[in-house]
Amino acid sequence: MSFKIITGDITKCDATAIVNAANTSLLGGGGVDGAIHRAAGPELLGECRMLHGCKTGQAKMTKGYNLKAKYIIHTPGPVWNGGEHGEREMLESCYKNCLELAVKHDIHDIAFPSISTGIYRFPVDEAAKIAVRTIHRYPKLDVTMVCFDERTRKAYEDAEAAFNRGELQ
Ligand code: AR6
Repeated sequence: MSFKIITGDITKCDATAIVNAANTSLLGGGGVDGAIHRAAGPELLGECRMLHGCKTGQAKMTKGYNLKAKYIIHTPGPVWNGGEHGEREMLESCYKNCLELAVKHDIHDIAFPSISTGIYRFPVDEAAKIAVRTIHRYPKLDVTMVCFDERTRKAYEDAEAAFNRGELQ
């Protein structure tokens, strides 16, 4: 396994599959979702329409169209609403279901954005711990966290350091 944390734009990433922090309609939006739809091109929306949405915490896959990535795994993260509404469990479920889809389709390398920590306001330090802990349960996969800014990257690097100290199991 390799686990990398980088700063960058996930639409430029050459992993076999990239993850989209979508909404339950799967019909596009702002943030990373908007960027992925713009970069992949209009055919992506056509395929997404046929999926009839996706529940929070679940994941569905499409082709990557004009992206370098062959596949896009779409997962609607939870909206942060104070933390007492199952937000942590749903975020863990997003990472788990994306990773399971990769395994099922024999995909060995996958890149994630920081799901739910933008428009959906999930606190990034807590989200990073959940992501890192879940990703380490899939030791055969090569996983890259593509962070859009330094603050986000620091959160994931701190979570990775905590995991390596044995604090996140
Ligand atoms: N590459 C990597 N990360 C990015 C990129 C990019 N090109 N663009 C933004 N980010 P968000 P959410 C970061 O808001 O919180 C959409 O409208 C961003 O800085 O994209 O899960 C959907 O349709 C942040 O760190 O996703 C939903 O309605 C992270 O990606 C809603 O937003 C996630 O921010 C989902 O909200």
